[in-house]
Amino acid sequence: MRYLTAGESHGPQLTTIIEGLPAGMPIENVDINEQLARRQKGHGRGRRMQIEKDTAFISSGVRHGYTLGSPIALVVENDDWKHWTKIMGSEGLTEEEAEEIKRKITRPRPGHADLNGGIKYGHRDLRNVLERSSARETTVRVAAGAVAKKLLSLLGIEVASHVVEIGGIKANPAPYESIQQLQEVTEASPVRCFDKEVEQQMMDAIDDAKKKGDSIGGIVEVIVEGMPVGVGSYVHYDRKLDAKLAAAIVGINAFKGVEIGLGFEAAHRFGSEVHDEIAWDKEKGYYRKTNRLGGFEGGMTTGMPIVIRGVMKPIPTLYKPLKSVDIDTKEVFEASVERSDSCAVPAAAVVAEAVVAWELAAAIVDQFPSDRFDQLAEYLKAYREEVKEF
Ligand code: EPS
Repeated sequence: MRYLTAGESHGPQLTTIIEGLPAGMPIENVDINEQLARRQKGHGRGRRMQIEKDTAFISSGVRHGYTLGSPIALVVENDDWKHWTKIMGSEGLTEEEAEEIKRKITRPRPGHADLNGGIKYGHRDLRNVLERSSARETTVRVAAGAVAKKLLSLLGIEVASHVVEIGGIKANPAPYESIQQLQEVTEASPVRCFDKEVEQQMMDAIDDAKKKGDSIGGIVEVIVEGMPVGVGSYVHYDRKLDAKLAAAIVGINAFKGVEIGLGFEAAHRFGSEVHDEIAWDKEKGYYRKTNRLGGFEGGMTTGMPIVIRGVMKPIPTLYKPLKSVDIDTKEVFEASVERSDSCAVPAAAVVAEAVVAWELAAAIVDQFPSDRFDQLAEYLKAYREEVKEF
């Protein structure tokens, strides 16, 4: 399975094309729109989210509520486009028109793709870079992820996320009773945090950063329950599923690091305090007594919950701009101010769920190949029974 996305932040629309999903899988607009709405929420989001009401139009690959096996194309229109038709239009401009628009950006924002992208592609108007590098693109990654989440959920695999840190305010370990409870509590939280005690402190930290014209980052954790054992492979570096998940997380805009299970904490412990003892019973089959390795051994799933965290740096678009250099005059300037979020960590948790779901769904479709969803479900059921008795 693979997908591509297209679209600029202030262009007419964002598009994704998904290839390789089996035929006969139930999917409807609501499955996608629910996820898009989740991405738009969160304390600290900026004004753009009040302009947009992201909904997906399924323009191909689904008929009467079921996938056809053909490419699925999803389109999300940018409501803001109507204010940008001249600035972002695809038609050529006369010199006077270009002058009139006056939205050329020559002052790269530190921490953003602006300068490197401008140099690489030869764009002297840095808007040509920032329009595509904007996190607006994560809208359609969430749309593709929603399709993947649906596939997983139909196979008994649930994906959830929560925010574990914002601007140095850490949540206490989440003692959730079930993944459903984690989903319910975090859904009702303005910062997607399970820990009610620190929720307000996180919101205060965001408000404080906003007042100062600054931004703050944080850490999100994705949890997946119900993955079968042995998905991924140890035989080659590029078939290790944990490596694919790590790449997917760091591929989210502004993400700088990733941890699986204990993650960096493993460096401080003895081996006996890191590895998980193996047990077996008739009901569950093989399981681990603990889950310190976060659901992976040897690049493959263990069947225990997948626990993966990603760290998001503060968004580099600042109302209190840092110093930069104008690429036309080479003078020192304060970087351009673009509209921004003071904190997008709660929204990024939804994006992290989406990209994790995509990698897992792709790995399952790869390992249990079938053009038909009912056959895929049968294969997986038989495999799950088989591995219990292995
Ligand atoms: C975003 C849309 C963007 C930004 C933000 C996230 O819209 P606009 O640029 O029109 O405000 O709000 O992206 C960034 C700040 C960034 O640096 O990428 C979205 O849809 O999530």
